[in-house]
Amino acid sequence: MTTQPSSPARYDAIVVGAGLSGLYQLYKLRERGLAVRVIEAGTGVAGTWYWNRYPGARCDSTAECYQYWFSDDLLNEWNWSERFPAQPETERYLNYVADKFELRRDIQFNTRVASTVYDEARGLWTVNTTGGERFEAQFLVMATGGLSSPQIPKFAGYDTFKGQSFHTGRWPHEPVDFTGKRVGIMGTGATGIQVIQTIAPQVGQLTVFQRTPNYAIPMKNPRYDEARMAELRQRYPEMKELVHNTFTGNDYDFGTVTFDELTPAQREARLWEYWHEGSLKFWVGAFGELFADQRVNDYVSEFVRARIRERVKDPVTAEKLCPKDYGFGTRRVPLETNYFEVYNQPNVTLVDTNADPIECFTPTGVRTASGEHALDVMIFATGFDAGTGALTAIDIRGREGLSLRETWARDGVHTWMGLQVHGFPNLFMIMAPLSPAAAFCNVPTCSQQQADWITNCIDYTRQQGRKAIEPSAEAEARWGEHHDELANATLVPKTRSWYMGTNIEGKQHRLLAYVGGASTYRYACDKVAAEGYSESVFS
Ligand code: NA7
Repeated sequence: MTTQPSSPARYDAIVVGAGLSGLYQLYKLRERGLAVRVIEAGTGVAGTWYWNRYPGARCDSTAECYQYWFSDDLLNEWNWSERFPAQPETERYLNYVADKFELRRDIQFNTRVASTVYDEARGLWTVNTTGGERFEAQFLVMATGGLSSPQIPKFAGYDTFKGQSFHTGRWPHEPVDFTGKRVGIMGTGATGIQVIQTIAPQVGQLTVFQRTPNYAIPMKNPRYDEARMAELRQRYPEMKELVHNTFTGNDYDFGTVTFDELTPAQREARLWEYWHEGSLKFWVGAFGELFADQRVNDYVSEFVRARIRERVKDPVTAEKLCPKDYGFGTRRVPLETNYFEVYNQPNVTLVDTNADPIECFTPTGVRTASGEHALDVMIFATGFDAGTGALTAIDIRGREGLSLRETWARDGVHTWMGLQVHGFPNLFMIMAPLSPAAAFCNVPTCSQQQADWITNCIDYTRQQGRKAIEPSAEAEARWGEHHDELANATLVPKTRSWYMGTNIEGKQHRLLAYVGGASTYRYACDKVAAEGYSESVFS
């Protein structure tokens, strides 16, 4: 007797990922009457806020801008407790949304997608999981996150290390006790800074292995009481519009008075004013020119270095913590709370791995050129294979077996507006390369905008009775050229960072996020939709 493989479960759309983007995409597609299945690797919703549960994990966008706008009920019911909520609060919020809108019934947890294949004749995507399940759907939306594929650099002897080790992006659900322990941490990006400032008071000894210092700026994080929430709620209708009309998808934008129009005293005053805001507004609000004009950038960079020097007592350590070989804001600016003061503690050692390179791990710690650093715990805050990592981890095959992984490796990353790729009909992506993505956009703003666009596009395709939509090769090439032209007019490509792919060995060095601004991007997306998806080909 032969056994027939069971036929795959069939949906109108499959969404991969139940983070902030995937949950919203599910809600929107379901609202239009589609049968949707969300496939999620974790045991719960929340994506970034599910996986990144490391000590000190906190949102660097203000709570009022880091939320969904689609439901007035939700906006009225949900109270934020502080300006920059910690990870548990955002995770709770996303769970609340999942419950309130009964999203869980369409989500399959504990399931990782291994591959997806497009069958052109049937106009269907088949999605295969690592557990051997198969699903089919006309539309496939990758809501896999721009910063979700953790990278741990390879070091000789790592396997011999007898202590505990963790990557911040795969932090355990159980608490980790650092009391009295000798802890090492590699990575001083936004994540490493949050971990360091949080665990420094608990640990016995902290050794920070720093490769590149960061221009971190202070976070001002007041509690939000009822009165403050009431004030914010008054502003929600205005903010809901405003976030889509700014450069970074926040509720503020660059000033209209330029650097050159101000006297030196006025420039200084502007910087101090924005400094005291205690938010990313100092970066993406004070002087837009800092992204392209070296002179302005040098000025702001020196202002921030002066603040670091004021706070770190030992001048040698202060200099190690001052970035000098790249400009302020040309990579993600971290927010911090007492981060620089940590280096005034006697039990904290800063190892500059450029001057004192890591040679290997040993069973008892890390050996650098200058000697052994004994460790009980090692924390990797070493970031992600951003933009492309989560997508290339899945074997995605479009028309005629075209592999996304291979075409990107061979031809460089190409997408049409970060939403679709030529050769991959009905495949949509959220927060993907060549859109503003997490680098230049407050994630909820751009992910909701993209999910709205995708929903309308899918709706249109169905209403027209068409099987599939994909961007033309010419439109995709035009977007790539436009993207690169803007990128190359800025100082960003001069700086090594995940923005440029330089944190991953062998990765193409190219700015992967659209630097034209979230509002310009939204306008471009709306325009092609209004023109009947004029840059796309229907089949
Ligand atoms: P980031 O910003 O990519 O930071 C990773 C850090 O890890 C950074 O300091 C890296 O140094 C360091 N790193 C990475 N590989 C190595 C090796 N091999 N040796 C030494 N140091 C290394 O990741 P985050 O998780 O902090 O933040 C990612 C985003 O999440 C953040 O920008 C927000 O948008 C949210 P490097 O700078 O490459 O020299």
